[in-house]
Amino acid sequence: MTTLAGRRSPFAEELVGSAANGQRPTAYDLEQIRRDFPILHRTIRGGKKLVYLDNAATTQKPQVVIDRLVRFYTQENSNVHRGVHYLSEVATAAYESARTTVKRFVNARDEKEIVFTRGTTESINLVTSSWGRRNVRAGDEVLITAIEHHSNIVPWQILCDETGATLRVAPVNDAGELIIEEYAKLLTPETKIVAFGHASNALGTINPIKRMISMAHANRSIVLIDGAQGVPHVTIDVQDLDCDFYAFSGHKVYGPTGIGVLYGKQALLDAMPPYQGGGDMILSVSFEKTTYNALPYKFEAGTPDIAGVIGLAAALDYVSSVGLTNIAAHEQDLLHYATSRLQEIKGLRIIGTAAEKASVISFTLEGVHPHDIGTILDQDGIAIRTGHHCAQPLMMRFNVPATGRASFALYNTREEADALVAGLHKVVEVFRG
Ligand code: 7TS
Repeated sequence: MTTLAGRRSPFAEELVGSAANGQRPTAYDLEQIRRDFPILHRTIRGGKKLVYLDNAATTQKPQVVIDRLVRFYTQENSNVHRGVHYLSEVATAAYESARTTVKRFVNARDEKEIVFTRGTTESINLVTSSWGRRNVRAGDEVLITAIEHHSNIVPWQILCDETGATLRVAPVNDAGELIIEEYAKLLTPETKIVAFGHASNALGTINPIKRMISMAHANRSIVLIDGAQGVPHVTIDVQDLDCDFYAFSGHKVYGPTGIGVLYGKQALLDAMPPYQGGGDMILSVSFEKTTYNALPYKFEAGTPDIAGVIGLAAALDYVSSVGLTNIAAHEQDLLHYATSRLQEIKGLRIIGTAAEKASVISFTLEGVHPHDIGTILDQDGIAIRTGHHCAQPLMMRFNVPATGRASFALYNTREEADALVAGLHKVVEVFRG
């Protein structure tokens, strides 16, 4: 496989060649992919080329997703599941067909297992509110890990506060990898549910989730995966993983903001009380008694983000057309290339050096506050994120107040990694003279 500027990546070759998930090996046409994303061609800050390396926060959208949203609003806009009129039927068909696309993308058994939410955050809150309140009691334990995003910490804290359960945290080593022996020890008869990220947004660590799931199941614990940083980079097969819940956001996988997914095993979702009450989630309502709709509608109260759902399906189709195996190979090439080039910079420390990483590089620069790094890079059109990345406990674990974070997506190039390195050399000059 050829990556940027005709360089051949042996690592990429290996991954693409193996076609591990059955995807057809294809050439990775980076130039064409970049043409698919109109925003990548704009200039910012007085004519500077945009170098967008903040993909873990949100990804850019390909033209096919933008076009799909425009088509919906210009040709199909109507509410779903309500009318017998033409447009309502068209909108409903597109909305439900998008559910099938998501089902196939994560290899769920049935469309009933796919609930549309506002994003990972809402998906996790749905589980803590609905499954959690029904199943967690005083004395029970909820197990998470030390590198979770706040979205996979705070909802569990709220649940524990309300129920008298205890939150336990599995530690990580200095590379940012879960210490599996400690995780094993924390799985106790009290552990009702285990919730952890597929990949860390702040470090990039990819957790050994299949192993973690089977260990939790051997302990009779339910498992939720925060897949916000998994879905854009790794092929997901929820049946093979055997996770009970898998949450992700559309906007991190080239889809619109404000739309997300909760996958849940049907038996679990069936047994859960509704999350919100309102239209669409009922079969019948009287003042004496209300009966709830079947799955997945029981969890989709009110008018959903119809355009968002349809746009998400267009994004997943786009990702499938490029092939996640190919995307992963390209991103791994960028990760290794950028990691080795960043070592050139004196005083730069990479936080998060796990053997298995998504294309995320967090770093500190001796004597320079991360916000200053971000501001100076921005002057050259380079977008990275700086701060605690909504993972304050993780920052404490690594004894840093904040980091700079460059995160790469399917359209990034080695030249952009070079631009980052050149920008950081500039930062060093400004601060160290
Ligand atoms: N979990 C992880 C691992 C995340 O990275 C994020 C968002 C969320 C949950 C929440 O997703 P949301 O779509 O519901 O907001 N992470 C980031 C980030 O790293 N920078 O901005 C948002």
